[in-house]
Amino acid sequence: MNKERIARVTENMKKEGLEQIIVSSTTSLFYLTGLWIAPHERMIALYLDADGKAMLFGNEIFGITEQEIPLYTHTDSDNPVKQLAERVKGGKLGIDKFWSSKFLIGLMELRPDVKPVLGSAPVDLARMIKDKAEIEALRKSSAINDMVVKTIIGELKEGRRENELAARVNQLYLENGADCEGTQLVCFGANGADPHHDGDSTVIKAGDSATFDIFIPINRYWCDMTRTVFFKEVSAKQREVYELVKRANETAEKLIKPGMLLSDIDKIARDIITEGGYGKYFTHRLGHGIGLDCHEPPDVSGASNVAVQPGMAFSVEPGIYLPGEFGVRIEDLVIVTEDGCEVLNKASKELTVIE
Ligand SMILES: [Mn+2]
Repeated sequence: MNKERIARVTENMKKEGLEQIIVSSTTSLFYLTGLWIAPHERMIALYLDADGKAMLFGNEIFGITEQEIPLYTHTDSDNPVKQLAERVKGGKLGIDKFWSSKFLIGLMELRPDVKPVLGSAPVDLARMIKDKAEIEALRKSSAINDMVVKTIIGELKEGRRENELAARVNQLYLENGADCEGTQLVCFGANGADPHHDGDSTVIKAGDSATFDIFIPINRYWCDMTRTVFFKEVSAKQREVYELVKRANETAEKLIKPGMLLSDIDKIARDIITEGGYGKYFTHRLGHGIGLDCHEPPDVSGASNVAVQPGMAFSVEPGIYLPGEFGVRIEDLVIVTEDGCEVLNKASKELTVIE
């Protein structure tokens, strides 16, 4: 149990008008209890009330040995929500956005007096502001990412395939302490015009853009960075698009400071790309929060009317995607400080043509 974090969550519950909540996501449970449980289809639920009272409900297969929180286990032959249903209070109950509907509906059938509402905000708001240990973990994993991106760009050679380099990125991650392998986005030429193109057997050819969007958790905390380079030659249009994306990325990073809105940061980058004539080809939000999950609050989009606060960690990743031609994205992670932001990624953003 992390008492300081639980206290922040119960404070947020009061602000949100929630007397009781259920936390079920693996990462939120880990954040609050230090237990890492991947339940798959089975049930796990941490119950919290606004006074800080906690109960843990889970399948006995998880082997939970936590001593501080009252634990109620069930087996595969039991109704998994029965014990929880016997112990929650009537009225409003905040439910984690990731809790499976099969458990929620089961609970509603047993307890028609309980009114479930979306209840992720108290934990999300706490997780949004990183503490010292989290900031250090994010710095470490991004430092490894800087090294990996430099190595992989150095290995871009004649005949190389997207999926081959994606596998190599995973190998480099594992050699440097990553928790697992992941899907790495390596996109050559026109494939780069799809922001989420998943590396296939495409071979690099002269004149291609090559986008590397690489991300993995290391000691539970994610890194996530994108660099785009050009192979053998770069056209005037590619150069123009690259410099525009770079300026959008660097200007946004330079102007981030507490007190402005997250939507203002999106607008700074978007206005630069729009004024450069490519606004309709920047098809996604500027960024996303990052921490124990690769994508988590806060959202850095035009709809995010939330004030920037010290301790927030998020990506700044403008892109321009020209269907049938090429794509450019440049992404760094930043952590908001008292008067600006710390850019975690140091890998070069200078326009690079691989010979
Ligand atoms: Mn990202």
